[in-house]
Amino acid sequence: MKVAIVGATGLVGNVMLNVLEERNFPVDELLLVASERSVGKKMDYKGTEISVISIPSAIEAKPDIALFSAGGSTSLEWAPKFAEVGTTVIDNSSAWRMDNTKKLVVPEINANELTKSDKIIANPNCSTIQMVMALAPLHKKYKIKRIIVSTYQSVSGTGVKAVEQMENEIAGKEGDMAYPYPIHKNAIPHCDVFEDNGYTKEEMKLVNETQKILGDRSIAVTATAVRIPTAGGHSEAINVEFENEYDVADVRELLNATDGVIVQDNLETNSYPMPMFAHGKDDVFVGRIRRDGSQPNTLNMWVVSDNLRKGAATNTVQIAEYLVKNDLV
Ligand code: A2P
Ligand code: 11C
Repeated sequence: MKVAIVGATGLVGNVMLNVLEERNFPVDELLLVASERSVGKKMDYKGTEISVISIPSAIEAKPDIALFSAGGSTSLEWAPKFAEVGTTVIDNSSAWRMDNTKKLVVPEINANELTKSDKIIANPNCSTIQMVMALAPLHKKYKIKRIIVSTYQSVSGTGVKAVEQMENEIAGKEGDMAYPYPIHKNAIPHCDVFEDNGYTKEEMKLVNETQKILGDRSIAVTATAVRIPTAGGHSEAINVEFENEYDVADVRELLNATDGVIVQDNLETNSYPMPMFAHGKDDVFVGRIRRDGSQPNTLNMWVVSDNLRKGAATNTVQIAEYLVKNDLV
């Protein structure tokens, strides 16, 4: 496969490079693509130096697959141009996710929707991916009625500038601000921009993307997304109400049997998911699984995953793996 990473110099792009290498994705030629200011910069893949090229040069090379993580406006402008030359684009931005003509895919859940004619495929938002990974097997069995989710999101979700802001604040140094307030020793209830309805875009992604991936617009979702001073790994407190009665032991079994999900839930040994354990891993960790006694058929749980891995790069590469394996590219 001729593979391009568009946004290779960014936080997610870098992880994509590592994930392709770790998973031994069948790469015959790798094109590393970024903005004009990075053209010529050298990056390493499997011990070989590769020079960063521009988007127009990458299109000329007609890659089979392009993994995009260069922001929404870059995707909107350039993904269709790659598609025109026959490239299948897997896009990690929010640009195409809610477009009715595009699939929004978490491979463990709905990769079977993909066909050869899908030339632009959307990768969901990180906080959505980890939530639906934990909820999909439960929805299948008990049917979800309503989800209340509160997120505790790491600064790496915002990008390099936010990571630097936190590092500067910890070191007591002045620097550019990615957030309107200090993040060190703080919690900011503001991820992405505010919409007219009083929710942030990040909160609405949790609503709309969840319904689309689970293929059920009747699921009610309400979200509060909060930025906290962790470096990598998003956490979520999820309260889920089912249509049907459930059994806690069965929930654990279902989650234990789900590929990509690890139950980490032993109160005697203080075992529960935390970003410091999930960081650098590809799985979604679920713990604190317990009945919500305040109303029927309702469950609480705590879900943590590395937002740059399963939340972004790993999920994107897994979509590419599915396409290759099923001869869809
Ligand atoms: P560059 O490093 O040249 O700016 P992050 O989300 O971590 O900030 O990374 C964004 C990624 O998207 C970087 O690789 C960045 O390249 C790339 N990028 C941003 N804007 C463009 C653009 N207009 N064309 C191509 N790549 C872009
Ligand atoms: C965050 N979820 O942590 C965001 C990052 O829609 O792809 C990814 C934004 C997106 O702020």
